[in-house]
Amino acid sequence: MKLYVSLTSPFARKVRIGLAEKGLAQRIEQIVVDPWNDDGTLTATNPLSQVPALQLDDGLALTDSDTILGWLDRAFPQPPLWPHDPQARTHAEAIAALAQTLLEYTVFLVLEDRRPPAMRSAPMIERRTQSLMRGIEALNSRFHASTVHFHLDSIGVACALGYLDFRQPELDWRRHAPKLATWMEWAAQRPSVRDTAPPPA
Ligand SMILES: N[C@@H](CCC(=O)N[C@@H](CS)C(=O)NCC(=O)O)C(=O)O
Repeated sequence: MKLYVSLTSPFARKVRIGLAEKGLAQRIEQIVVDPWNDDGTLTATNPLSQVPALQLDDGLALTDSDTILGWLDRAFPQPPLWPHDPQARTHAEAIAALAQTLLEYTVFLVLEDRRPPAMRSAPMIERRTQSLMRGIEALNSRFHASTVHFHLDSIGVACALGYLDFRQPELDWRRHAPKLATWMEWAAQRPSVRDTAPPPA
């Protein structure tokens, strides 16, 4: 089994945190690749050239963080990545989905930044930035973090906020989300989160 990751990808980080929470970080080989400059290593598993990608021992390739995490939770059920109670699970899924879209919007802003200024779409940058800020405020009020479990809602939120710190610090999300800021101070100390933090630029 081989997991293709990049050390700066927040989507790969979700999977790396999931592995660490299950005590599997050393059991699954992690191969660091650059999806933007691949020599064919990554595309042999993920034709879409995105990380994370998981090559299973039976030859099946899994792409997309949520698909990989779903497989991981079925293959290694303990400790679970979702709450058992259906209502709590629905709530956790709602938070995880919000966090995933925040990640996608932050990546959009990062990619726009890398385009020549004349090719950037100011209206889309504005729209995504406004949505991001509303999303962060929504997480601030809707996310009721467990201090016992670190399920996929917590994993997603930690990755989304960590990626904002890493790539868009000027958005200053803490100003809009004091409750999340306090939670993130706590979450950042957790070994699975601390050990997967993006390397300094
Ligand atoms: N929906 C995917 C998104 C994966 C993704 O966008 N990964 C980025 C790294 S942050 C990537 O590999 N980008 C290269 C590309 O899109 O060509 C997931 O959740 O895993």
